[in-house]
Amino acid sequence: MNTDLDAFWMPFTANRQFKKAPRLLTRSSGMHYWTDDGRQILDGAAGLWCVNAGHARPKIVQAIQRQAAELDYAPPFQMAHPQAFALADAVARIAPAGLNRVFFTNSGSESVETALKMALAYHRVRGEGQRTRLIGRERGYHGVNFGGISVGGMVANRKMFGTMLGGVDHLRHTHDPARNAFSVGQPAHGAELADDLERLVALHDASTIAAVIVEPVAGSTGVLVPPQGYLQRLREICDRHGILLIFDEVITGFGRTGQPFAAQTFGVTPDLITCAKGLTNGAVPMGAVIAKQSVHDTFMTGPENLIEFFHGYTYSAHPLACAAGLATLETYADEGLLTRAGELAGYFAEALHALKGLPNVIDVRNCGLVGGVELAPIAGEPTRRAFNVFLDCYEHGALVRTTGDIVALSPPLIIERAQIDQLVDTLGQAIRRAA
Ligand code: PXG
Ligand code: PLP
Repeated sequence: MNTDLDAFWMPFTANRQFKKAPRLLTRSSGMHYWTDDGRQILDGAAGLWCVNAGHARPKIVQAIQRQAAELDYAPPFQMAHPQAFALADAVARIAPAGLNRVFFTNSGSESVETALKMALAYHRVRGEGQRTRLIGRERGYHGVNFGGISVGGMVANRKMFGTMLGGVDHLRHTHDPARNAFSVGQPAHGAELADDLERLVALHDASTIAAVIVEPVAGSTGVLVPPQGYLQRLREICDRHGILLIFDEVITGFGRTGQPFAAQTFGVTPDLITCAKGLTNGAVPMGAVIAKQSVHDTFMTGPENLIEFFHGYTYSAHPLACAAGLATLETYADEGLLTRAGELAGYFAEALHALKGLPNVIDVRNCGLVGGVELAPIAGEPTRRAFNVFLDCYEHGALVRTTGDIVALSPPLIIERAQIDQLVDTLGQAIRRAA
């Protein structure tokens, strides 16, 4: 083993396997990475679902450089700097109507913790402090902190870590290949799965439930697109019972589904949105919770000299992140990127669904510029087939992401049609070789 690689305990990585055959990226620009041995790699994953405007965009690079020289850090508690207000305002302008108060964090995981705490405190401030239960969904990914794994439904991310938060329950997931395999866009079947929430309300009583958190399109678990009518029904049930609805838009935010947020794509407005990733194009870590003004205003009721929400991070609204975020949103606006996924969705869907019929392809799913290709596992060796496809793609010049035996695609929103062809072609060849 190369001793130089020993000290770094890598996240979500098979460390020993990786260090025997490392994959090192050393440069990036536009749609591409370059490896340490000089190979060009087409980025089919937007890094890790975050580089929505493509890599090393000059406006963003310069904004970070300028900010680092001008104001490196400002304390965010009882102090502030102008860019924090400017970025919050810019985010509010593209968010769904009514969601216009922005709380900054440093990651998707922190956004989730923040939103869950906001929901609990909101009810408490309203005098319904008995609403302490949080509802998530099977196969949900809400980051890796304790609140997020408690409401999350990724078994591998939970089983090692004890009892987690109490008072949490889960809706069933919406994956139903028997009825919905190879659906183009939203599957037709499964709106009734939202009625699971009525079942949990009947079990626990609505008066004990604070919030429901779901990803509008589940990403990390392998791209599960919501069945037609499902999110609408979830919204109706939450409204009926005074439960806050949280959309975790860490992946779907900032143009991935064809609108700034998936809430707009699907026409369903949550009470809180969690986001991160595309907020700064991945260039500086940052996340945010976007709250309905009514939720925010509920907190603004006590004595004016008292802190309303006892929560925040040393690096909330970090100046470098704010500078990156402002330049990122400008880049999205200049280039129409927040709606480009909608323009390319048809072409992307057609290319991706052409993989149907290749060996072991058991489902293809798509929404905007996110796609999932589910493969039949190798008997007795789950995840190996998709990992082999990932390695093969990388050797042949394309970066994809796998989870279980599902290959996920989420290219930067600047992708051109010819690059979609190249990406899907490389994936198709790899799937054939992995047969
Ligand atoms: N919520 C959702 C919906 C996410 O997709 C997080 C929260 C956590 O964000 P941070 O910034 O703390 O990682 C995410 C992150 C994958 C993969 O499996 C997905 C994510 C992160 C890493 C890998 O492809 N999503
Ligand atoms: N641990 C200790 C000992 C701290 O002093 C702090 C912040 O002051 C934290 C954790 C939290 O760090 P952060 O605000 O970066 O999340």
